[in-house]
Amino acid sequence: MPLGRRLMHPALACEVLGLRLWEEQPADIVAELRTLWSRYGVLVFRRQALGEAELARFCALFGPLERTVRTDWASQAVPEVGLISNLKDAQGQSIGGLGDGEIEWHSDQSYMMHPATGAGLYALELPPEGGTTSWVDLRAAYAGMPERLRREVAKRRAVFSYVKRLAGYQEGSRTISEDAKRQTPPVTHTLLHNHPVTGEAALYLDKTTTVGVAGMGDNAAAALLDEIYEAAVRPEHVYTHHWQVGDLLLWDNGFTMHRREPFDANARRLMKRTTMRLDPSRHIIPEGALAG
Ligand SMILES: O=C(O)CCC(=O)C(=O)O
Repeated sequence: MPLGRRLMHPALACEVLGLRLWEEQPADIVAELRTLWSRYGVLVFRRQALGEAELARFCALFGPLERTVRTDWASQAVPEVGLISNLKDAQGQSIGGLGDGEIEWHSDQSYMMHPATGAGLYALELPPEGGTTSWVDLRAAYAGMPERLRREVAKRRAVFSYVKRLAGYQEGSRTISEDAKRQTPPVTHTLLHNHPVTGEAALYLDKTTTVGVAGMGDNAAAALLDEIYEAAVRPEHVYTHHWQVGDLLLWDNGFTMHRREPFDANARRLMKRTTMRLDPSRHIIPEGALAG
């Protein structure tokens, strides 16, 4: 019997019903989930009760888990799981990353030469208001752009820099290790990719890391990127998730960007995060080059 599902957004987000993710999933369910995730940018699973090892085991069904450059946000028990939280430990140190502020439209790991594009976020504690997360569908964004802009995008590579991402973070999430710096020189990626399953064209963008366009002067590049972002982020291409405790969301950074609303600094928010290397036969995987 096919998996129960409910569309949360016509093309971008789909809730999968009736699964108990703490249990081992049979091969036919795993195959169906993999197929579903290659079509929807965001999969939603509600009412889950997952320990870190169970979360990691489920996410690893979609590709090897990646330990990200933010080793300072990693869980001590399962280092492939990161903590996204505004909470502090007994010494007043943040237990994870990203605090309580707004997070601008971004695609995780766009600053890497070979980005791991699968992501999972699992909600354990939530503020009474704010802290919603939104995703934009960059296939629909491309399809809706004027022809002139589509032609322009097709021949360009943008420059993505982690230094810009860090500058936008709240105090406390800005410092990275020397090792992380070495792993994140500026890179270029093509602005356009084709989905290996559906053939759809999709933009690849990240407002928090794009600093230029290869072969263009600074002013012309900034003007082009502004125009692309303005055309891409339209309400009809966006799904906003109002979190409930026990929600696990998976998303594909190959053709989406996401952003977060801020929330009250005195409220508690605790999320657990995974990163996966998705299968290139089912997902867009951007191939980078060192920025010259
Ligand atoms: O906290 C959130 O809702 C989103 C966090 C985020 O942007 C990320 O983990 O990449």
